[in-house]
Amino acid sequence: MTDLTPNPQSPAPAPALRMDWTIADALALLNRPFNDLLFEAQSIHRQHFDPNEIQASALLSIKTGGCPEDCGYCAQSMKNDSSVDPGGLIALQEVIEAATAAKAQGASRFCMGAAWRRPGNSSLSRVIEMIEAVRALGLETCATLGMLTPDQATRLKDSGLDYYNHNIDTSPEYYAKIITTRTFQDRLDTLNHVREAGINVCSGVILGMGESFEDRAKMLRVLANQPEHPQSVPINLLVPIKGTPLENTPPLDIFELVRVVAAARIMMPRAYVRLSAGREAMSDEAQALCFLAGANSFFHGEQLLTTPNAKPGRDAGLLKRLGVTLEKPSNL
Ligand code: SAM
Ligand code: DTB
Ligand code: SF4
Repeated sequence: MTDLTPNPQSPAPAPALRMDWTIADALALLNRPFNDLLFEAQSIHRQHFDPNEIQASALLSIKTGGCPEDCGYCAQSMKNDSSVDPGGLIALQEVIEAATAAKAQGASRFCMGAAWRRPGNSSLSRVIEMIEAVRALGLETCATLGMLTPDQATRLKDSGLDYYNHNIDTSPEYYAKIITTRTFQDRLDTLNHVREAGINVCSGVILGMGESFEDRAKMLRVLANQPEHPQSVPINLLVPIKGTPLENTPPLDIFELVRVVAAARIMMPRAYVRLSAGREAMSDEAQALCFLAGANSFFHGEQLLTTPNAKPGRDAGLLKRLGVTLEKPSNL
């Protein structure tokens, strides 16, 4: 357990961070009466964050499609029959242009995603040039490139990378139903290498892939019981992609997503909880409920990796109606 510094806005000292959550604890949170769950999540949120501020990250696919992994949700797997055209690693100049535009639109972090099982060392050198160029624009940097060795994590840290995204996606038990070309332990190994290299960990889940409440409790427990809580926890709602095994999965009851956001906030009080993929299919009201439940980060811009994100103007309009402002980059 780690002691928290008391927040100046709150007279009572904040409770210690817990890394000893049980499945029963997490399940009890998920099953609470909705109003009680949201009240506690919002109360905890206010001890650690400005409740009216949200962090915005922009996403760019720097290498699209042709991935050898068989993730059942993904448009970029070679094993799936989606309409994505595979491409090579894009040029540095394209990255600089996209990052410049993202900054002008208010993003504080720029996340570069590549459809790799793991990066080769020469490709990694090119990604490092991209990270350095994006940082030089005054943006925080994030990359998601697949599995890493400890040496590769150290190279990324030395380049100034702020965050590495590597999602656990689902529970250890449900994992093999979704992905067979790597194990849940492979995911945890990379997360350990990233943490040990001193890079902030961004790791989260996908909801709506047919998992049970218990699976959700298990995935939250894995995230919260790591040696340190991830600094960033993306909660993705499955974007059903034509040609993937999950294309016909029935849509999730959105209150179940809100419950997971609230439980993540309570279990990992200092993490940025990011409302990630799937926002396009959500109403403004559902998104506002997620913010009330403690989500304080989202993907900004019109495009995720291969799918659309928010229509132009929609996010700015929503934030204005809610009186929420965008956070500035913190570390530069
Ligand atoms: N190849 C790398 C990897 O898997 O770690 C990085 C890119 S991968 C596309 C990043 C994450 O995007 C996945 O782990 C998954 O959580 C999320 N994702 C991909 N396709 C998705 C979909 N259709 N719906 C929701 N989330 C998705
Ligand atoms: C994360 O958790 N979600 C983002 C980002 N990290 C890399 C990716 C979402 C991808 C959604 C489907 C697509 O656009 O292909
Ligand atoms: Fe490849 Fe990542 Fe898509 Fe899996 S999620 S198929 S590893 S790009």
